[in-house]
Amino acid sequence: MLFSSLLATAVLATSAIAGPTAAVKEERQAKKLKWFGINESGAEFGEKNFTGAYGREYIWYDLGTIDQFISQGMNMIRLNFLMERLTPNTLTAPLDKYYLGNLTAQINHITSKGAYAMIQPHNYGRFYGNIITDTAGFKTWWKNVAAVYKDNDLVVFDTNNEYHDMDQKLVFDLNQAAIDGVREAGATKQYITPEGNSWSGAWTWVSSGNAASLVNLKDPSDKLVYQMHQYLDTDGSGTSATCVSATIFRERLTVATNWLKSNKKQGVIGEFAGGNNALCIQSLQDGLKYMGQNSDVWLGAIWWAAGPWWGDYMYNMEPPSGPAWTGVLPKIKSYFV
Ligand SMILES: *[C@@H]1O[C@H](CO)[C@@H](O)[C@H](O)[C@H]1NC(C)=O
Ligand SMILES: *[C@@H]1O[C@H](CO)[C@@H](O)[C@H](O)[C@H]1NC(C)=O
Ligand SMILES: CC(=O)N[C@H]1CO[C@H](CO)[C@@H](O)[C@@H]1O
Repeated sequence: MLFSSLLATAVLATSAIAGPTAAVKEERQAKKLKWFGINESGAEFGEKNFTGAYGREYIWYDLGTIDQFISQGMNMIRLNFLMERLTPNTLTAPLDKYYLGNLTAQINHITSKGAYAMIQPHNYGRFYGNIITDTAGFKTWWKNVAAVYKDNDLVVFDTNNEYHDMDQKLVFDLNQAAIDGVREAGATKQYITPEGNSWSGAWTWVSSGNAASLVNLKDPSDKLVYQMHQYLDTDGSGTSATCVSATIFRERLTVATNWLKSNKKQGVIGEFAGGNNALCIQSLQDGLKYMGQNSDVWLGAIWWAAGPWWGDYMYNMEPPSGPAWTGVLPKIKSYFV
């Protein structure tokens, strides 16, 4: 509590004329992060019904809400959707006109405002529930999708959400196939963000074997941003509103930060969240400050989550009444762009 009010004072003082205190100087030294974002979630809902109907099993995002995030300073929207709805039945099927139409309308809206739109198949390395082993088909999937967006430099390609319980070589091969497919489609200027096994956790990035394996990914455009996820509850799963400590975010990022630095790589926290309570907010502020101090390797962080159907979900940042919109966003937005 004390720490958080001190910080708030420091941030206020920075914009007032007050002489710089040590705390203010420290704030100034920490650079702002390039990306501040939100996960838009809903188009992947109804995961047990891969067809589903728009408005019944799943929902797209409210463009007015996206504008509100952008006016709060956000510049990265991570768009959740399901591969099965974009390419029904097979990886190499033609793209579904209507699902693609909605995805593209959202991407065009976001990028027309100058923000980045991250295309994120929320598939955990699976297709119809089965681990994807057809790397050639996966490459074709990405080549077909990236071809649609190859001229939009503000699109970011996320190879897949949270691979887990998979052979590490397969996770490497799928990421490499995605990179190759995107570049072969002629999308050569955009960022690609590979994810790792073990739910792409930052805190287990090295211990899980992701680091040793994925360091060898090759991108002819040299625009890879490694994506990791980090929650602050005991088991790091993002299922509790209770955070371990005021410094747990920073602590869970340290090993990955050192790995990024020693390998001259860049990273993004593609999902993070904590409950709307004093301890979690301290931890969020402390971790974001740490990321700012290491902005040579960390490009930004993307909150989990928003979307029209989250209701009173503990991490919901949907305006006007999501608990993270009212309680957390005002206390963390100063750490970004
Ligand atoms: C799947 O969604 C479609 C479209 O809304 C619906 O007609 C069908 O009953 C759903 N199937 C199941 C098993 O829920
Ligand atoms: C979005 O999806 C709905 C339902 O399939 C469809 O009616 C609508 O035309 C789609 N919108 C666009 C822009 O393609
Ligand atoms: C951590 C978290 O909130 N995960 C959620 C991700 O989204 C899926 C549905 O898309 C939920 O089932 C998870 O609980």
